[in-house]
Amino acid sequence: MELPRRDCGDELLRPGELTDIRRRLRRIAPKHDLATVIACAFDHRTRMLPFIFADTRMVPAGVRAIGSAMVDAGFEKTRLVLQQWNRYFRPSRMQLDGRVPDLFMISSMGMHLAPCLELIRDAQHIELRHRPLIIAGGSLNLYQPYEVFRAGPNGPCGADVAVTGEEYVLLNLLEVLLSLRGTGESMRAAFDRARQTGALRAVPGLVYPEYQRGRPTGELMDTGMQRLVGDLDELPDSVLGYGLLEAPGRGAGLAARAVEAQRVRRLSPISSLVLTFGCKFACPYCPIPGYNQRQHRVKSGARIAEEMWRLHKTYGLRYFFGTDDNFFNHKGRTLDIVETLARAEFEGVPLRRKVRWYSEVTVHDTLQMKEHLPLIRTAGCRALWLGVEDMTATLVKKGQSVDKTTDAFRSLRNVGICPMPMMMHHDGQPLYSRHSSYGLLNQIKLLRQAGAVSLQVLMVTPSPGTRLYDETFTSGQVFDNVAGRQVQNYMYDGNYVIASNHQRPWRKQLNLLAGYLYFYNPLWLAVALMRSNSKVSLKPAGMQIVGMMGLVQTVRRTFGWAWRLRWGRIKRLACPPVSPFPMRGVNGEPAAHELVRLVGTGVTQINGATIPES
Ligand code: B12
Ligand code: SF4
Repeated sequence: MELPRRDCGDELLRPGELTDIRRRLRRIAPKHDLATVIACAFDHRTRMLPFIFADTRMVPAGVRAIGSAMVDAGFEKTRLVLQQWNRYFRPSRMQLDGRVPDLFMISSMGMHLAPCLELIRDAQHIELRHRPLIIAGGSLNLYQPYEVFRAGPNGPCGADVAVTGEEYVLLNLLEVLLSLRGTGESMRAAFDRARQTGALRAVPGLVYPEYQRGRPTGELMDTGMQRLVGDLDELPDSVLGYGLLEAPGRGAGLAARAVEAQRVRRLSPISSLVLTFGCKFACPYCPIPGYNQRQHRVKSGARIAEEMWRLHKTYGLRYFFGTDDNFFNHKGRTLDIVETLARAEFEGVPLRRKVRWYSEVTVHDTLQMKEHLPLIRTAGCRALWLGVEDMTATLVKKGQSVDKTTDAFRSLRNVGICPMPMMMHHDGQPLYSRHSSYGLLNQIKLLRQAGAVSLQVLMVTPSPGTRLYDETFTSGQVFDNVAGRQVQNYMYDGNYVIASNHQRPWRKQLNLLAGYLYFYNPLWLAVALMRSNSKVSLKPAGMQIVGMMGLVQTVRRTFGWAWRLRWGRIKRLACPPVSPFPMRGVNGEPAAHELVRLVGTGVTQINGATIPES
């Protein structure tokens, strides 16, 4: 099931609303002197192709955005800790400004659930009178906020509150809490009072354990879908977030100071940057259009140019990855941005000489933009990731075909933009097919001939918040355990075959490896080196080296799983994971984030636990 949409016309914040709350908080911030630590959860078992290096060498935009929002709102005592760099960090040992912070926040993706829960558990060891308010956020919580709560003696415990939205929701929550907070009172005490008085119910985008007359009801309260910021120029300045990073280290606590500006570029040479949000397509396996409530949100070209320039000036950053869902989604808006970037000049220096940027697009929209590709390159674009999925459009149709994909790839390559295909392997696709383009290797060959520089092949995997999610489970495709090994969250990354009706799922696992090996190997490295005088110069050769190194890691991590699939017994799930606690919305409405409801399915057992049919 997709996330529900707010009423038509009520999806977005009023223009200026985010700017206003930032201003209001800045006024009251000095009175409160909050210290905040924001940790980014990261499961190191997810380190393999196709994301190896990008996962640790690009500080995630989410945690930076929240850090920037805190500093912008006047809470300068804020530190960002990445488990990517500080895997031994323990919240129970953290001190900032000589004290236990008032707020401990965690940003997590779904597959990093295990370390996220571990961080929460550890934070709960802090002595009660000093314990910070624990706030969970990030894409895990956008879709499955109930995951950060676990059963305790008095009902749900774990995080104090999950934020199911973006910066505005957090600032809105803080404003409510600070308006109730007494002098010297802890943020947890203010939170408890806000919960008791019902003040939190007026903040859309929260999930928290509900209390009545001071006692837990055992339920989770869901205050509904957030309102989204429509004009991304209202977002706080992304330059602020980089100034808050904890330097990499092996310690459990925090350093006295954040990392120096001149080290940022070496630690995180690629900078992810929000340019746009949303996509007009509606692929049934993708949660993005639902999350964005079918809205397309953009930053202006002028703001993007200025941010890139200042990130370059302040930290020496040169390479930017747009966190777009589909950068070419709207031709007019895209052209506005690239025309501005192509023209932008700062201190007499054209921006395009200083920065390079990359993004994600679709084949269909690339062809619509064909005549503008030279301009897009002039604006600084050097690589685009394209969701090709299956070139024959058998798995999903979004305007692609063998000819169109080839055309799009050649057009990009001709102007000097590296086309980077993202493919999806599925049960119906053989490794190789005779006299057709259906096989995985056949398609990889076509893509390489058309100019592909890197490769991403993932197995179709259920993703929460999508239309296909429930059905993939209820049709018995999803594995619970294989040869006794439990499928865990970190394996929901598309690199493990964990959902399949194929008679020999181990073959699917080996197909993924074969696909990578066919693309990344010494032979193609030699060819890439020989052809390195083309417009995209040494990039294909560089990608071959990165790909081969990543492949070693992928084989090491997934070969054992293929072995289990070959010889072990596969136990399947009957239905998707659900909230372990009843959830309810404000004013008796259904909870917006209880995406899976078992009403009428006749299913009463999940993973061995009895689920009441309500
Ligand atoms: C860039 C990106 C990547 C990069 C990440 C690099 C990096 N280190 O940053 C790369 C290419 C490596 C990557 C890899 C993967 N990704 Co990815 N990726 C994205 C993408 C396109 C943008 C992420 C981003 O920076 N967004 C911009 C920031 C500002 O948004 P945000 O992170 O959501 O943060 C906001 C809110 O969530 C919230 N928030 C965040 N943290 C916190 C914390 C607190 C306390 C609070 C209050 C709020 C809060 O506020 C933020 C500001 O608005 C998103 C899709 C999207 N449009 O978001 C997918 C996405 C995050 N990826 C996803 C997935 C599944 C993956 C992969 C597993 C591959 C795959 N199968 O698709 C791998 C995992 C790799 C790994 N080891 O972690 C999913 C996650 C789904 C989920 N339930 O968690 C997403 C959402 C795409 C999707 N399918 O829907 N990815
Ligand atoms: S084109 Fe990409 S972003 Fe858009 S709905 Fe499909 S998978 Fe999601």
